[in-house]
Amino acid sequence: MIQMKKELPQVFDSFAEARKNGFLAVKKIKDSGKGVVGQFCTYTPLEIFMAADLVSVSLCSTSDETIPEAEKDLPSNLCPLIKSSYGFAVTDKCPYMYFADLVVGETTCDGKVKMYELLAKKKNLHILQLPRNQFTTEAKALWKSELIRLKERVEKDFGVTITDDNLVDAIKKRNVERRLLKELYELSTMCPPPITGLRQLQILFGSQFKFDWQEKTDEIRSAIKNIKEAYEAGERPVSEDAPRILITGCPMGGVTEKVVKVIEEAGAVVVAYENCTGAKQMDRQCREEGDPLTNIADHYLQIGCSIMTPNPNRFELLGRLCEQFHVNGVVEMTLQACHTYAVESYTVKTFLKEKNIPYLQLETDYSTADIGQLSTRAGAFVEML
Ligand code: BJ8
Repeated sequence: MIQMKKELPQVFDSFAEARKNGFLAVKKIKDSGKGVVGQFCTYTPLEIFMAADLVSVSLCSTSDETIPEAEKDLPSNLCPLIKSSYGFAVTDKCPYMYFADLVVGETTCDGKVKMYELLAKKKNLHILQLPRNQFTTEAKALWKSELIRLKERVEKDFGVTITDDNLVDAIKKRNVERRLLKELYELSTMCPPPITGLRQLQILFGSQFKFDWQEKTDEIRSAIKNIKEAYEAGERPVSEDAPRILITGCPMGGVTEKVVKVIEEAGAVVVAYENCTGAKQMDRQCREEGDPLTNIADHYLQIGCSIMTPNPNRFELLGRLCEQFHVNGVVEMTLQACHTYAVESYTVKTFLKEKNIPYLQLETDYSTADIGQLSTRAGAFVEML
């Protein structure tokens, strides 16, 4: 069991608080007359919305609250992230979806693509045609043209003009955000890490629900400072001999924090997240010199998601993080019915076997019914490290 010697300063809110505060913040933004764009995926180029002075918010839902409602329209054996997101949209229970003037989807996995067709009947929707290859000239040209199409849609829907200067400014701001969050999670390269994996996840997830760039970056800076000061003052929330775990796979947050909890309750510590809640988003910087839309297109297309084929960038990042964070084991969390991550788990397992890094795949959904089973499997894995 990880020893929590003293509670670290609460710089970021818990999941529930983050969402509640986010709701109040979005309402305030709407009342001030500003436009809101909702999106589902790390491939969505947020710089375009930022350049138009719009607020963007992640619509990926993380609880099972609305799944029964979603299953009236969608098959039950579909990824819980898709069902939950759709359920919140049709029940009007997600304030972000409710307030979004424009919702941007993307052609990543089949389930999301077909869900968007249903969502389009209820929301003002724009779909980005994402290629499934990152390296051919044709794929790059298609993606760049899709970003131009998105920019034009935003200009039309919100009656704004997005200039190159606006885009360069947004790239610089997003780079600052990425650099700071990376600096924060890289604190866990230390042994022992200065924060638990649960705390790291809460900070990374919570940062998505801060809408004012200045406030958000100030809070991340202050979190880094507080964590460093506590560590220098001798705070050790994690014991030195806790096995160090990297989590890969589907995005996390909300109810799936159960996976982190069972790992840490078994005596290990999660030091890194190679997923869309963590390093996949923050690891690289976007080029600042040259044509901004080309830079944004190149930047996002290189994300190593399992919907890409082939997908070498995921393995480059995974291998690098395992070394950098001195990882003793990797846990992959796959959501039920997520075929791309489930199939790619074989390649992940083989890749890690060659590096002699133990690997465990945990499949789960948004219920809490499997906590006992997850706990047994995580416990057995940690014990053998
Ligand atoms: S870049 S990980 S956010 S697609 S919805 S693929 S879990 S079956 S979320 Fe994702 Fe973008 Fe990739 Fe990241 Fe599987 Fe579910 Fe599909 Fe999912």
